Amino acid sequence: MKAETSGGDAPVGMLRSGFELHQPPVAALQSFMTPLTDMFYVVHLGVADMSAKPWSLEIGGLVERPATLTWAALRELPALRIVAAHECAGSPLFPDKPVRRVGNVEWEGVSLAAVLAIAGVLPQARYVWSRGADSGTFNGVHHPYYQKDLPIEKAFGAETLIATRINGEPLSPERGGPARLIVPGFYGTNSTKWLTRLELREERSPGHFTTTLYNDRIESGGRTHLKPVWAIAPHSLIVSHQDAVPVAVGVQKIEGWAWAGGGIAQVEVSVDGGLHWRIAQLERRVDFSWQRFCLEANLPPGEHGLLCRATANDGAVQPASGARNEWFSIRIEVQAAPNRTEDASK
Ligand SMILES: Nc1nc2c(c(=O)[nH]1)N[C@H]1C(S)=C(S)[C@@H](COP(=O)(O)O)O[C@H]1N2
Ligand SMILES: [Mo]
Repeated sequence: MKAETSGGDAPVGMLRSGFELHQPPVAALQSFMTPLTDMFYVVHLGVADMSAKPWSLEIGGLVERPATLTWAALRELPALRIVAAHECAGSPLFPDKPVRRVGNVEWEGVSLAAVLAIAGVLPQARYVWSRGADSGTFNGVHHPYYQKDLPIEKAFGAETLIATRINGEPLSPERGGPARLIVPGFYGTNSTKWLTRLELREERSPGHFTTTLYNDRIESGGRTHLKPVWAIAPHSLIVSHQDAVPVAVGVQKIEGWAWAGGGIAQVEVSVDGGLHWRIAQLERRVDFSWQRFCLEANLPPGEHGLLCRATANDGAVQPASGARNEWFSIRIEVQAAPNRTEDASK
């Protein structure tokens, strides 16, 4: 099928080559909506230069009529806005290491299902492969393009979109502009930037980013199976207090964020290093957002180990260790009240 491999295969140039990461500290994540300056970004191969020719998107594979969507045609589709927690799964070379790379933003674009409907998806299609225009080397392997795949059910989900704006701003080159895939509820790696081609397939993509990288090894009953890094596992962070930063004695309002692909049912907080846990107040989810939790505790002067752990609506619990979403843990020093008699004598 010639139509499937034309156009999108022509390599676009790169503005910059190589891995890049911008990541503000967890302490910066104070507001429900994360401002763009505090929003992490990551690119593996470099930043694609999309300026040389007008943007277009090919849709091919198991479709009734292979199609090319122009920018003008994309803009004619109904606008979709969604607030979603956006989390990087961390380095695909060290998948167990927590990096706490997350934010909560509003994406604007058009429904992926509406775009797929233009080409008409054939019943045997089970996966949507997405291709980014970036090319280069990662993990010693040369990639002619970035490629991911999504189960067809998620691709048709009302939340999944082709985004052109973040927090009301057009997508910058680093963010994958002018248009990228956004898969709320799935790890960031699935949200292909500089989107140029969609392909409907019966099988998973054979690419390095879908077979070798971004597959968790799950051991059960003496056997190992690979689980694609798709849905976000429950995760939570404390943002009201920072590790090793002293606080004044009194009631501590311990607050933070919790999120998971299917939403959070409960967050527990420990103020004694994990010996005892109390259920925190939890705000409701907006779209696919993260959820604020809060627990008040009157802590005596001294050192205290603060931890939080989230349980997802599907029952999955944030694990203590050995995972990208392992418990978040800090130590704070509660300082005694200043001595009043001494103050008065001054
Ligand atoms: N084309 C392309 N898309 C990509 C990537 C990439 O390197 N190339 N990185 C992925 C990863 S691992 C993440 S976490 C998100 C990050 O999106 P952001 O930089 O806008 O936060 O983009 C994803 N999409
Ligand atoms: Mo990522």
